[in-house]
Amino acid sequence: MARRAPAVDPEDSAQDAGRGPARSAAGLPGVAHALRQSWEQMGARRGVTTLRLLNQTDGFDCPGCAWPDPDPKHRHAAEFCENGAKAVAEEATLRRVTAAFFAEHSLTDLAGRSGYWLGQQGRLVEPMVRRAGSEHYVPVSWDEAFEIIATELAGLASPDEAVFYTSGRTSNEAAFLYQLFARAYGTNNLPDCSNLCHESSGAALNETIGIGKGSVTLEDLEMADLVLVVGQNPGTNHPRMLTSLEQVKRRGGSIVAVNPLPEASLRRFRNPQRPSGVLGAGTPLADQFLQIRLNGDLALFQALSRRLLDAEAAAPGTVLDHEFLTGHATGFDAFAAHLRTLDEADVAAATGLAAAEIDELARRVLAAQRIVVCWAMGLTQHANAVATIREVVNFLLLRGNIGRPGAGVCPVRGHSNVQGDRTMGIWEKMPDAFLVRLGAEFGFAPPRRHGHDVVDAIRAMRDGRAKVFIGLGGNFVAATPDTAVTEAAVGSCRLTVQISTKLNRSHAVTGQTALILPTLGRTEIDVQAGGPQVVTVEDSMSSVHASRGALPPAGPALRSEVAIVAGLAAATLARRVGQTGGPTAAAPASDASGRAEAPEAPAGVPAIDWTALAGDYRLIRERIANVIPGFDGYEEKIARPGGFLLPHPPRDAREFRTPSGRAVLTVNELTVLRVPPGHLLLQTIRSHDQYNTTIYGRDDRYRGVRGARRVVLVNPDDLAARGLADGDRVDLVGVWTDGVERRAADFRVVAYPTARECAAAYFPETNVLVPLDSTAKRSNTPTSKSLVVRLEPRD
Ligand SMILES: Nc1nc2c(c(=O)[nH]1)N[C@H]1C(S)=C(S)[C@@H](COP(=O)(O)OP(=O)(O)OC[C@H]3O[C@@H](n4cnc5c(=O)[nH]c(N)nc54)[C@H](O)[C@@H]3O)O[C@H]1N2
Ligand SMILES: Nc1nc2c(c(=O)[nH]1)N[C@H]1C(S)=C(S)[C@@H](COP(=O)(O)OP(=O)(O)OC[C@H]3O[C@@H](n4cnc5c(=O)[nH]c(N)nc54)[C@H](O)[C@@H]3O)O[C@H]1N2
Ligand code: SF4
Ligand SMILES: [Mo]
Repeated sequence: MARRAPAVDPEDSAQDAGRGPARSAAGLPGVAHALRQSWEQMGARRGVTTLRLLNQTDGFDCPGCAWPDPDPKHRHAAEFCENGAKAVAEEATLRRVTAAFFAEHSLTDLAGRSGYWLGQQGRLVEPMVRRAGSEHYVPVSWDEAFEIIATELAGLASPDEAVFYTSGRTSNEAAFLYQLFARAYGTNNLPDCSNLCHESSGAALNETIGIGKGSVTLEDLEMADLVLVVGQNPGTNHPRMLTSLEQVKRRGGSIVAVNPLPEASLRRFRNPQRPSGVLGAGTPLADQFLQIRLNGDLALFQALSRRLLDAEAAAPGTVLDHEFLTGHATGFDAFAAHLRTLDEADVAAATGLAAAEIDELARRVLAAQRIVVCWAMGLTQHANAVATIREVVNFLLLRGNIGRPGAGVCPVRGHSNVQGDRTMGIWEKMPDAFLVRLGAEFGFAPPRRHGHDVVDAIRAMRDGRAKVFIGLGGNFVAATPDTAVTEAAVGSCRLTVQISTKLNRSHAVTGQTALILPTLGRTEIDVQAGGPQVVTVEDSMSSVHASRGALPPAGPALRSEVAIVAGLAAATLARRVGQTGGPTAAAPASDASGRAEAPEAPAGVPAIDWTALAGDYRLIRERIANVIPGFDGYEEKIARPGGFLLPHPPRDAREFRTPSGRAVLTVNELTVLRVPPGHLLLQTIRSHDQYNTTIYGRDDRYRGVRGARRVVLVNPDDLAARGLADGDRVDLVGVWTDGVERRAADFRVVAYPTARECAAAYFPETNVLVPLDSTAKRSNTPTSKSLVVRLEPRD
């Protein structure tokens, strides 16, 4: 059904927008800001208790980003950052969204509210249903909710008409059960937020080094001679990474930032964990800042590698790591031949950099024995993202900068357990080896057809090929591209289900029947039949550890994600697909191992005692250890403070599990993204006061933007060329090959020192501009960092 678009937020006045980038990040203002927000939402005493346990070995894992914790011996009493505190406060808030709230607010009302307003209403505490045709959610029992879902799933013509989405906060245990459920039901339709995020990194790394994960530990990063921070804004999105970068400086290493925006955090960092950091001027971080054009990175890395080849030619045997290239790698000759044709004019056009700047960087590279390249969304969300990351790998392989201390690839992951969820099997195209082991462990034949990723899932819903959507966390309609198309696609479903902690737009834009299943968050105590439970998570550097909630649940009706998934699975799998109203499960007879089986599972459906698994998560971990390499001794290993490191063959032994058994140098075409006259490239980014679609506030402190989100940052010369000035109001109008006009209305222009022709604005407001079909080659990730737009003045 058609719904009102969220109003252009009336509170978003933009009065004070645009003071320019700050000179440093963190320090006292950061900490004070964090605590003020926590106090308001949590109450002071609760705030202290909660934050004391954040990222401690006996506490809970930060629900913010996936940055790793230091080794337990080196943890501070306050091992968190401002944005970690905000993420905790958002979850630990004392505000509640009750049945009375839904009686008062119709769906149309909710659909007209901003994401900020929805999030501010507090925690979801009761299961709710919106029945077909109704304007309101009403309370529903858990059993009835599971029955509604089971009935819809059983009524589908094929299991592939259901979509099981996951956002990256889900624990390993819940993720493992969820993918098991989807596959036991009969589909690999397991899209996740990773499809929108680091999919390009996974694709490039799997192909070139044989594993889709970063190869460095915190220690490696801190002992590097040179760290390149490319397409990443750590001061906002991975704040404690700055502590490691500061270490790099203290040990005499250097840091180079490559970014169209002069992000404050990379200039100077005031470490809030040291008195001098809180009070002083801070540590200058970046030794060199390359203000690159959007999407110029492939060209930059080719130009760098070309300089290395030239230096080697000038002084043979001194630059390249021949031993590594001949002993561990393949593809060098074709790669080198290709780079000999590199045209410096193309490099200049693509990067907007002077040759001298690249020369300077090349000198730093030649002086460095150990190099780490870190990156995030600035590399992954472009049409040629996979090729760009392959080019990063080429660059590192030339000097053997992988699989030795202080060197390697460091894709910095977003959501706190997004990497773990993949390890657990949340992927629409898990390799056959995994499916075989899963099938053997649980006695069934998992489907082999690849499932839908996020973009394909939207297409399937749009075209009537998918009819049921279940979201384990996240905010699907707001986080995904082409908002109008996606909202209509989701709206055409028979049933949408959101397993959530907080209210968001995906609860307002729903299928005919909609369910909200409220769940416990990371901060909360999780007690099941077998007693208090811990869950486990994996950080960006493949370290797995336990997380134990500390606060009483936000309400008595809440269930853990594990319990919800188990409830869903038990109700659904008791029926045969295609047989509405099939047999319901008899009460399962379980033994202590959780292996005892529900007696009458329909043919082809594995007999799994979901209730027993949900009663004691150790039983789930046992099954994980049987299926996934690296988890043997899981229970003992997570009992150790700090947890354990998963195997990573290139990191551990310079072993590359590619078809050739070697690391692969690749050949990538350089295409220069040219902007049509009068247009700009637009990137869609995060402000300092948001967590993806969760909006904490309207400030973007380090960029000097206050009280406004509908702003577009544009280089002053580009403004002048268009006869525009700081403060003008414009519509952002997207142009793409499909000829459809996509418009984000009423933005305020902020004159900002971004690279020429490269503008920036915040998502999710700008997701209306991202065409569904504009995706990265091979990873299918939306190109949300390079959209061609024009600014249309409003009167
Ligand atoms: N507080 C907070 N923390 C978060 C999140 C959050 O929303 N809030 N989100 C989490 C998630 S899921 C993720 S994935 C990460 C995201 O972490 P980031 O990737 O740091 O997030 P973005 O805001 O998308 O910033 C992209 C950065 O890349 C730069 N960039 C854009 N395009 C290009 C390019 O073509 N080349 C280069 N060299 N640079 C470019 C931008 O200017 C910007 O600095 O953060 C995680 N942590
Ligand atoms: N234009 C544009 N679009 C983007 C991006 C971009 O840079 N530009 N970035 C993309 C990226 S990198 C990502 S990762 C995606 C993020 O996409 P999602 O992961 O789908 O979105 P989030 O905003 O992180 O989801 C927030 C919601 O998750 C729920 N939640 C929070 N904690 C929990 C929990 O512990 N359990 C459960 N079950 N639910 C919980 C809450 O209800 C909250 O409202 O967005 C993508 N979209
Ligand atoms: S850096 Fe990330 S994981 Fe660490 S405290 Fe901050 S938000 Fe949490
Ligand atoms: Mo992400």
